[in-house]
Amino acid sequence: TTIANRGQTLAFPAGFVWGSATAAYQVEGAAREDGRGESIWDTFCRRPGAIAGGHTGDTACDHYHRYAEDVRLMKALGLAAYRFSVAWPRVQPDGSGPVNPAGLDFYERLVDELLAAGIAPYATLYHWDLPQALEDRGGWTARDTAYRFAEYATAVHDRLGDRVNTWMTVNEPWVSAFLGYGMGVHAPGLTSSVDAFRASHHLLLAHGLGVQALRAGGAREIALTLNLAPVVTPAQVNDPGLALSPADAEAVDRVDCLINRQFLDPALRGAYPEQVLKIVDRIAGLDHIHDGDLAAIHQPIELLGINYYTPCVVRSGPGLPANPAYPGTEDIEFPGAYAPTTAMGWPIVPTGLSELLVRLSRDYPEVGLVVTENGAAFDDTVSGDRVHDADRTAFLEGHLRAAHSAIEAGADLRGYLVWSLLDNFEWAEGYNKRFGIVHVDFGTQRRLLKDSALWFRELVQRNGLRKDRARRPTLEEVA
Ligand code: GBH
Repeated sequence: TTIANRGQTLAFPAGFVWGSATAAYQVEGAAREDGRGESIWDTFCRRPGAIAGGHTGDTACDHYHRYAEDVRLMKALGLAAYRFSVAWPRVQPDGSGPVNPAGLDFYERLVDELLAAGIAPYATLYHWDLPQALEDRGGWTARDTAYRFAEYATAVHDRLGDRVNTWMTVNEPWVSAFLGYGMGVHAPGLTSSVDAFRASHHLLLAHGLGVQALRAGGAREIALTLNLAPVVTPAQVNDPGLALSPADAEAVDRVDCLINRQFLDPALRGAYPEQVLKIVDRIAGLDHIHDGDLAAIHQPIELLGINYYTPCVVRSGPGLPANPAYPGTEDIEFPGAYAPTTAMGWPIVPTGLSELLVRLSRDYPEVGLVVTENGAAFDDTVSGDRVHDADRTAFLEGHLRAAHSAIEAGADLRGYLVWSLLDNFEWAEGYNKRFGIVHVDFGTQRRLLKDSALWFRELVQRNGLRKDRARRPTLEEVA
């Protein structure tokens, strides 16, 4: 890839795809309409104390009814792609068996609206809203769920495959498995490391079987979307090349295996790292990993979707128990507070994105890269019809500068989708955390372009960053 630095612009490659992303349960609302079944998130939201403020996705951004207005907004911003997710319980209310045509009708309307606006639909098949009926049969701890997923993928592709070119299987299997079944902070709210590792494997199997189902239907561009993060020590945050003690190096490698390579290696190389197998064997046993599973998981895919928010910072911590989100991390410390943070408390480290992209293209050169999520929550204040979110603009600018330098260093990055188009239901945080470049008033459902959206529009128009403003945000700006 060659990119020109034209005049005052740090230019991205021609054809670079700019877009935005959302997920069904976070934006759609209409939880009981047109035959939609219950998902594990409907159930989890009713659990007292599970969600900040007792919020639910019942109404969310009402995108189910306002999708045309939202597509107009995307068109006004000049976006080339919209990554949305399909709600499995709209398509198969019981997670298996007959499809609900009215549920598929919604996605057909949405896709047609996008195509009419010249926006490419990127359809994610699973962004965490498992049909409750399947959870009642074991959810992702049950092997059968992976086979049900492939059936569901076929049903969606049968209806939309003539119009959707880009398909994404499962979003962030690490989060589903380890926050949902291990930590219990996401649906279904279970707290078992054994369940978490089983779920993790079955989500990977679902990905592989899903790719096969989509391919059989003729799908052209298929991706797996992972939450990935460079794993570094606190000292390496500002000095990535720093040499490590053997104990720190072991801590970094172990956590990298658990959060990154547990997913990358099976999907892209057909094998779990030895280190992962040892930990899974010790905690959950290996009986759930059947002969042939790795071959089923290892399907050729065109794209790897990268959701990047913050690095994972660790160091050796002799005697410490495992972090409950990362079973297998005994004797490792997860220090916080090494950089200014967003409203989520996540440290802001734009260089983590360049590091990650360069490493992925080096280690997995066969797959193209797309940033399928990157963005930040900040405490926005509305003044009149403006939202002056300079902190979000600085966040995006810093990360896009990092993405640009990764491309210059050889990363095969093809697109960038901002998380998120709209303020939305931020899972366990409810509506209190706002990630949108478009503000949503959840009382009136009024949409308002934030300053970051106006900045993004200009970026898309010039397909690049302005050099005079392209710089890392200062601590004051992001504090
Ligand atoms: C994404 O998950 C989701 O796909 C999306 O639905 C969601 O709205 C969005 O992020 C924002 O949350 O170790 O404390 O520094 C991102 C999940 C976020 C999981 C960062 C690991 C590390 C936090 N990842 N997190 S910390």
